[in-house]
Amino acid sequence: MNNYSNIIFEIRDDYYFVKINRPKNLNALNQDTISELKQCFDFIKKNSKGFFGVILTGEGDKSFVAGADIKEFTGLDQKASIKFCMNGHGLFNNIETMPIPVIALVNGYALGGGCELALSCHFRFATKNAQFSQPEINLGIIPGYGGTQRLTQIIGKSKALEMMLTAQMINSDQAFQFGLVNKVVEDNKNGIYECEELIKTLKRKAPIAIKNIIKSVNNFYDINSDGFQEEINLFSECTSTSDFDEGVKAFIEKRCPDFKGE
Ligand code: DAK
Repeated sequence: MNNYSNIIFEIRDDYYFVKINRPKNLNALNQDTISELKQCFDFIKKNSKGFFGVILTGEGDKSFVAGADIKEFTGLDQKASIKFCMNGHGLFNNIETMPIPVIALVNGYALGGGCELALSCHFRFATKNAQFSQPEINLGIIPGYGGTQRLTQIIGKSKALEMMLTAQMINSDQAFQFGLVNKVVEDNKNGIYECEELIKTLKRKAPIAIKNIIKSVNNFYDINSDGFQEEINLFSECTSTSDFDEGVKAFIEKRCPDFKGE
């Protein structure tokens, strides 16, 4: 499980920590890194009980992920690019549908595939020096890891088009104004602190309700799903949990609930 060469994976007390570890290449996403992230998030998905979040960040203080690894693009043809796309989409969809929240701690450049990776997470915290861009147009391509869809969902069509068509770089304050990031933090250290504070908050909530909120919100963007009907199903599923009984009981007894995720 810990046989990774491009990422660092740590199981901490009550959360998972994942760091992309290619600082010499500004943590650019090559295919090996994508495979390792896939393996790691598959493990997290299967072993989420008792864990309350995932922090995903990049090694160093210069870059979260400076995009897909451009050195792998040489000679890429149409057939191979579909395989590339599917690989990335598989990982990013898996992150988006995790049963526990994934927090991207964007500590520097989040460019192209790096911005798309952050977009697939449930929260984005950005250090003051973070920079976001979808510069694919400068390489004669379009975002290929879900960026045209997720960026539009998150910041709206107008700003998303502006970012993708101009390849402009935006800083963390602008990203916050656009609604692209949830919080701006001072630096890596403060970022980890803030992520851990968020995880502490999440730890006090009902795990099955967290999982079902993520599912239900994702349904909004799934054209094959009837989001309202699915919400009814997921709501009723929650009412059959002992956590629901505990939540109601705790309210009546004027105390904090002790959720068990059951
Ligand atoms: N790929 C590979 N290496 C990269 C890289 C990248 N994206 N970004 C940086 N590096 C490497 C540099 O080559 C350099 O390596 P050495 O020359 O030292 O060996 C090292 O990291 C340090 O970079 P710099 O020397 O350039 O550092 P600076 O501070 O001067 O500049 C920078 C930082 C981030 C402004 C600059 O490195 C830069 O512009 N990097 C490229 C940013 C970029 O355009 N990223 C790609 C975005 S497009 C697809 C799906 C998805 C995608 C594509 C296809 N398919 C399904 C087919 C996604 C595309 C993208 O992500």
